[in-house]
Amino acid sequence: MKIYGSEASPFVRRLRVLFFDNHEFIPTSVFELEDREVLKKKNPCMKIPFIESDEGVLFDSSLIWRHYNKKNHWADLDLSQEKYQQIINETNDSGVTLFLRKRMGEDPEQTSRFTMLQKERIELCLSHLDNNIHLADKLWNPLGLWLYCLLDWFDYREIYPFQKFESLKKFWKENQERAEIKATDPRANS
Ligand SMILES: N[C@@H](CCC(=O)N[C@@H](CS)C(=O)NCC(=O)O)C(=O)O
Repeated sequence: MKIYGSEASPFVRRLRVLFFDNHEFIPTSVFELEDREVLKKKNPCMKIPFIESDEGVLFDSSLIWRHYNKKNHWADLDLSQEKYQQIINETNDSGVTLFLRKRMGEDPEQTSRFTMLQKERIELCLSHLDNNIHLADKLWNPLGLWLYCLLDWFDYREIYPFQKFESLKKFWKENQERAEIKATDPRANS
């Protein structure tokens, strides 16, 4: 399996850890013109990550997880676990929106109404994730892993100070020494 994406992307990191021993990593940036041509040809959503295997191209980290979950007969998520996963995804999406706008020079002071709405969502979602940390503690794939990639990216890119949530901070610190996590740390290659 080939995984296309950047070292820094939290969504890409999910898959690089999930398929740690079982993929070829193809560095692909959404900011580089040449890479965008590859994206255009292979993934109409024009986002990273996407994977390529003998089944063709598949995109969206959670869709990819669901496909392999079914295929490999991993355990299904119950509703509270699915909700937790979705809240991680929503938080990550708002974080990416903030990051892209900042990187593209839009709303550099981060004071626009749109930015405030993203921050409001992030704060509420982080609070929910913090209050329900037992779900991520009990199930690394995909909940703990999804959460770790989110928190570590928030820290790395200084997106949002999640460290004020004690359970999230503890979870983040406790999982830093995992071999796959250390091997995919974006700070190591930046
Ligand atoms: N739902 C997607 C989100 C992927 C995503 O937002 N990736 C970002 C990079 S971290 C991206 O490609 N952004 C480019 C854009 O929004 O144009 C997933 O889970 O894979």
